[in-house]
Amino acid sequence: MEQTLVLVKPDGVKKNLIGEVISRFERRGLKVSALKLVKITKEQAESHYAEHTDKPFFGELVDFITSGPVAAMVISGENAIKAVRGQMGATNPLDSVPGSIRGDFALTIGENIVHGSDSPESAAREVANFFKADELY
Ligand SMILES: Nc1nc2c(ncn2[C@@H]2O[C@H](COP(=O)(O)OP(=O)(O)O)[C@@H](O)[C@H]2O)c(=O)[nH]1
Ligand SMILES: [Mg+2]
Repeated sequence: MEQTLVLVKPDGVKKNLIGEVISRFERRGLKVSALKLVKITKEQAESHYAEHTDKPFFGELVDFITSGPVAAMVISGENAIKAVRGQMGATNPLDSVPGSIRGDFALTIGENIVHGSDSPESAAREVANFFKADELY
């Protein structure tokens, strides 16, 4: 059993894709263990994307993720981290296969609809950045 942090980013919320994204994970057999709509603070965004601090696109990344509400959720299940990453598709939507979320709904790397944790260590850190222990079911 694994838990992973998923965000439907501001572009996904604007495009009314919250339900579509959740539905894909649920149909796969994964569970929603926590869920809320939130506007991320700058501090929370910088902590969420800490591994990208030195990247040239870091400023853009933080500006974008704080530009509107995100749907934050914890998705749980067997191998949930890898399963979710597979369903998300490649980081650059132009490399994402059709049938993946990014391959079906995105065209640019900066606005690629979803975030999903990339390892158990990131998942633990990212879940704690959004949810208290008693908000998880
Ligand atoms: N503008 C811009 N954004 C990028 C670039 N690379 C990554 N990003 C964004 O930064 C997010 C985090 O990057 P990364 O962790 O490598 O990808 P992810 O784990 O697939 O989301 C991605 O989802 C993109 O939205 C880039 O070269 N330019
Ligand atoms: Mg990542």
